[in-house]
Amino acid sequence: MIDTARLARLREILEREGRLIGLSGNRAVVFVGDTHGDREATERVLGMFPPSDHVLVFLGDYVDRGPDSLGNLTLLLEAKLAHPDSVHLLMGNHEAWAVRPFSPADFWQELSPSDEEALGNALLGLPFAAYHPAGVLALHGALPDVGDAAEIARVPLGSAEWRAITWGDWVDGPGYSFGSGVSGRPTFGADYFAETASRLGIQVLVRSHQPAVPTFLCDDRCLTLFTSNAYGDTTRRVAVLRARRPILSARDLDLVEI
Ligand SMILES: [Mn+2]
Repeated sequence: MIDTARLARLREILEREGRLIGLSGNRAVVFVGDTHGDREATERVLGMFPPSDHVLVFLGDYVDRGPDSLGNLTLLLEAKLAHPDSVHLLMGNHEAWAVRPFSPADFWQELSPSDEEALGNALLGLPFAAYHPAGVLALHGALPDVGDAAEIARVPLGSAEWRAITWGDWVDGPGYSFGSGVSGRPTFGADYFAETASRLGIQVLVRSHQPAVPTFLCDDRCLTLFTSNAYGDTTRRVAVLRARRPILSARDLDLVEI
């Protein structure tokens, strides 16, 4: 298990940086989709894009599904502790077990009660989103219905806006909101995207969470990444946003197989 001193240090760092990470426009940024217990995927990303030279934004869902959740999470937390300004670990729904449990959750359900509590509470400090001045927002699921981008920093855990961020799905087509259905995943269409992105002042959303959805949605302004072999048949990809490149569409980011 990850020791308490490391978790305490993590919480200090996360408290300082807040829920909304401001990325610099002067460095290339690498966005990484769900790794879901695929430690090898994270190793490859860190090897191909060392945090000493790159800014890395992981989009959440580090545990469950794959073969080595604890190994993957440990590797990610060590990278964060070693490079706090270059490695950003956003919250996915699988990191929010302590607020909203779900099933199946093989990693969480196998922890001892004390480990579950310590790790569950520490991960509740993870940021919700990262904003890049080229007009790119990164988060796990869907855009929250808030007044402007800065408001994301104040979204309460467990709220409807938080559920959109960590659990939200997109459909491939027009429409506004499709409710949450039996899955509990709030679902949105391209009309909601256009209106909300305009209000938040963003051109492109980079997210993960839905392994089977088309890579480009919402007039090529919504990019979905998956970076894990946990489901067996997906291509592990990251997206690179080059410094000072104008971003008009999600296709202006470079997709790289790892
Ligand atoms: Mn997810």
